[in-house]
Amino acid sequence: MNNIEIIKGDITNILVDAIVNAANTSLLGGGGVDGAIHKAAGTELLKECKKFGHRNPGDAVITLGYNLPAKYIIHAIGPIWRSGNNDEVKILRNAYQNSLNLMIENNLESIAFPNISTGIYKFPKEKAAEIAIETIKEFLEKYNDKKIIFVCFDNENYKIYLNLLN
Ligand code: AR6
Repeated sequence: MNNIEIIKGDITNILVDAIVNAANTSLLGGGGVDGAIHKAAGTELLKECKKFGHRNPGDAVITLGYNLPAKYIIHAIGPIWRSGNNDEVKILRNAYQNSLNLMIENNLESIAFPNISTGIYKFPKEKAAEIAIETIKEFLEKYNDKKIIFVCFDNENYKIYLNLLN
């Protein structure tokens, strides 16, 4: 599908309508891609995030992009991988789906996703990629004019995405 693209790199550099952040339930920043996004966007982002309060795993909220090339940031909360028996698959799917819902509600044309939950939250990478790709493909069946970019930071995820999508 030519409306799906895979890029290896840092999501804070991507020029799209919205980049997605792999956030936590506090929405107040953290390590990994969340830390990189807050650092690149600047301190105004934290001020806007504070207004949301605590959110649940699977939720997504939208803020401005501030100093980023992207206009908006969608903060999606993935699951922490424990054993796989705690609704991790469903929650990861919800994180992607709720991000896509915000894309539609805000009339956005392009969105870039990191590999949510596959870093600090330890979700198995291959399984996470399958869920992400399946959710995006279902979405594109209905919204076939939208552009989706998967931004892989680590080599392992990049190879997995290339394999699954080619
Ligand atoms: N651009 C794109 N992807 C990145 C970047 C970047 N600059 N940096 C890391 N990644 P993680 P999680 C990739 O740990 O597992 C935070 O503390 C990374 O290689 O950022 O969802 C939050 O506040 C991995 O593939 O997020 C939460 O507490 C992917 O991003 C918690 O970590 C996700 O790794 C969320 O954990």
